[in-house]
Amino acid sequence: MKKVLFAAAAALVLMLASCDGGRDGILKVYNWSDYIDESVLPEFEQWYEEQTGEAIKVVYQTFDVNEVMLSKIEKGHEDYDLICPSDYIIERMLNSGLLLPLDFDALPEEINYIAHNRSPYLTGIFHDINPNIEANDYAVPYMWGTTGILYNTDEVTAEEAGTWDVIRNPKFAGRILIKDAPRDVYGPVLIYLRQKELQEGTVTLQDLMYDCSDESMAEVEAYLREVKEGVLGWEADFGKEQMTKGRGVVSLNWSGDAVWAIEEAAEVGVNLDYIVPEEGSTVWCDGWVIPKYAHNIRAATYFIDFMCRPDIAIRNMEETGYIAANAAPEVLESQINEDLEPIDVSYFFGPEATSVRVDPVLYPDKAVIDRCALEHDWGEDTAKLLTMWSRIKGDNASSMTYIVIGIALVAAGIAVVLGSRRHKHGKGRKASGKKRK
Ligand code: N2P
Repeated sequence: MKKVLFAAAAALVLMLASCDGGRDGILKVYNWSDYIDESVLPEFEQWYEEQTGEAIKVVYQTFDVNEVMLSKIEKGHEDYDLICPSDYIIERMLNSGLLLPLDFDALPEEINYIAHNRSPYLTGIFHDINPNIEANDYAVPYMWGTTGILYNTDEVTAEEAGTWDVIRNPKFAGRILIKDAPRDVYGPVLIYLRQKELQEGTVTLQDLMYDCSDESMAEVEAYLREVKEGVLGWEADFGKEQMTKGRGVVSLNWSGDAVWAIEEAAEVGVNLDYIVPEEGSTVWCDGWVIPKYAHNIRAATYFIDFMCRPDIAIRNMEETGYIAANAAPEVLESQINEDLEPIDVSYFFGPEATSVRVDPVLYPDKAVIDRCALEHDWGEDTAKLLTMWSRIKGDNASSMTYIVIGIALVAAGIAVVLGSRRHKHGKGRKASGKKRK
C-alpha cells in the first residue's frame, strides 16, 4: 500500500512539474525495490538546498528486474536522472553510449564522500567491467554482494545447500524459490555444469561469464527444466518473505535478501542461513549512473555523493540487509558484532581488517570471493537468454496462471453481484483488513 501511495505521489509531482512548464526542480531516481531507507530522500532534498541554495524534489521509482529497467532507457528513452543497474548492465550501457561521464570535481572537497569512501575492491571490480572504457568514470558502486543459497536449517543441511545441485534436489520439490533474474541464475548453473573443466583448468570462471554459446545455453536450459519440476516460484522480490514464513526451504538468492530474511525469520522462530556453494558463484555490484536522457545532472551528482555519506550508507544497509559499497571506518565500526567469529575482510576495508567480527553473509571471506566472478554483458546474445527464460517460466506458469485467473474471475463475479446488491440497498462498506506493502 505504501508503495502504491508513493507511486501516486510521484506521479502527481511529475504532473505538477509538467504543468509548471519544466522539471528543473525534480530529480528522477530509478532504483531497485527495497534498496534504500526511504527516509533519506527528504533529508537529501534538505541537504541539497543547504549545499546549493536550490530546491529539489526527488521522484523515486523502483524496478525488480534489470532488463525491465534497461528497456525503459534503451527503448523508452525515459528521462531518469539517476539509475542503479547491475555491473553487466552498466557494461552494456557503456558500450552503447547510454551513460554520461560523472563529474565529481564539481563537488566541494569537504563533502566529496565518493572520493573519500570508495572501496578499492569495488573500484577494481568496476575497472574490470570494460577493458576499453573506465567504468569508474561513469558509475559509482552502491551495494554489492554474492548470489547463493538461502536455506532453512531445520530442513536442509549445510552440505545439501553447499552445492548448486540443491535447486533440483527432489527432496525439496515444491519448496524451492528461484530469483527471477536470468543472468544471476544462468551464471551459477553454468559454473555448476562446468565443474570438471574448471577443476582441470581448461576454462576459468571469467571465461564462463562470457559464455553464451548455443551449447551452454542448451545445457543450462535442460538443467532448468529439471529445476522447474520443484519450483515454488520464480520471484523478483517475494522469495525472502516466503522463506521467513517457512513456505520455501531453498532459495537461490542475493546475499542482501538473505540477510534480511535471516533476521526477520529469527523473530518468528524460523531458522535460515546462507551459503555460497562450493562450486563457485557470481559476485555483483550495482552502481549509480546518469543516463544520457537525464535532465538534472547536478542534483544527480549530489545524490550519488549523499548516498556515499557514511551515516546514510549505514542507514541504507540497516534497512535493506544489503552491503553498501562504502569502506569508511564508520561503516566497519557499525558492522562489528562481538558474538561473531573474526574473518578476513582486508580486501574490502584495507590491511587493518584481517581479523574482524563482521557478518560473513554480508562480507564474504576472501576465500569465498576467490571462487566468485563478475558477470559480463553479452550484447545482442542476451536476447537468446531472455527467450529461453520465458520458455522455462512460461511453461511452468501456465497451469498456475489459469488457476489464478479462474479464482480472480470468480472473485470478481461475486464482487459484482454483492456490489450491485449493496447498491440497491443503499449500503456502503468500508474496506477493512491490513494490506501488505
Ligand atoms: C533488492 C535488489 C537487489 C539487487 N531488492 C541485487 N543486484
